[in-house]
Amino acid sequence: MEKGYEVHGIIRRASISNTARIDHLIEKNAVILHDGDLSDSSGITAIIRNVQPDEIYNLAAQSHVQVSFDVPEYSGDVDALGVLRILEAVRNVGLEKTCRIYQASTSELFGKVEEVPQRETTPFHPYSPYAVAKQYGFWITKEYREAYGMFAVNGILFNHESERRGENFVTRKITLAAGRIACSLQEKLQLGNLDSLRDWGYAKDYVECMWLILQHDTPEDFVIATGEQHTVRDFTQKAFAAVGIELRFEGSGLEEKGIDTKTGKVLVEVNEAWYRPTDVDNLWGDPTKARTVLGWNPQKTTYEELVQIMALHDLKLAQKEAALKEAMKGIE
Ligand code: F7E
Repeated sequence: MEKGYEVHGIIRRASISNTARIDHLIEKNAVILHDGDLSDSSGITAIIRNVQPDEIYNLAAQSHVQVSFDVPEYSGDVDALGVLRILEAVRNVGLEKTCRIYQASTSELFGKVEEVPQRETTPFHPYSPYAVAKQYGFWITKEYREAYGMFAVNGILFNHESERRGENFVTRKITLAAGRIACSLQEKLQLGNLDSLRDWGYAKDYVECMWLILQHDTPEDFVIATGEQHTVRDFTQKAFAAVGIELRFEGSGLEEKGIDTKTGKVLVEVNEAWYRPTDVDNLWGDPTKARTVLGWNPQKTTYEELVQIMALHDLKLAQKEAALKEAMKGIE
């Protein structure tokens, strides 16, 4: 929108509103929404025919890795065949020479990693139903580029976080809990694998890179990452520090605990329920190609700044919730 684009989006029907994260744009009529679903090719084709887009960013997916073990078929339908439906729709309406297509590929493709850090040439080893489906999405995008000469490209994005991140992804789960614990609205936070390593970047910076990939002279695939990795434990410690709580971790495995150094209270526990049947635990991206070819800055927002942005945002939310609770007490 900042670049002057007319932006259209596709929205799945739900019985209750699920637009909270874009309501400020809907109110300003800044985005035009169309009912549709990546499982429905006739609808996708009709939307693409009507809108006649110059660029398509396919960010739609069942994107939760753990959930994909519970809904593997649906994840495959949307995350794999959904990509094919878009590519076919673009061809069917005759836009294959003009419309550029960005496919949101993922670091989960590297999965049980075969090289550290991971770059464009690292072999894939997907390690969840989500990642296996995304592998199809990656290859079908490349295939349409090679078979039909379409400008169809993959951004292999490492984890991209922000204050709008869904609440069941680990970073947001941590920052929401840190804020609520600091405001005495919650006692504890339960997590899974604290040793898991991720290359976490700021979503806003990554969107800029997606755009650069589509403006490039030639259609090519790129890794988008910061080039730094940290554990879930480290993110937790930094997020709690940002809201004024110093944590010390003690014990190991399921017995590991995060303890408030001031009060001695246990604030973080490990729960087996958050472990995955197969977990990807060593993601670390090498953004050299995006930096040198596209001139993108992978460290525009640093890891430390990202944790601060998210933790302080969620502390404010918790403070509002606490104030409302206090005011309600007065009324009761
Ligand atoms: O997990 C560990 C968990 O769910 C990160 C998606 O956007 O990024 C995201 O996938 C790590 C994993 O993201 C909890 O086991 C520990 O090792 O935040 P996550 P993800 O699976 O990396 C990629 C790039 C995508 O493409 C995906 O669509 O954190 N972990 N304890 C936990 N994870 C969760 N969710 N909850 C926990 O309590």
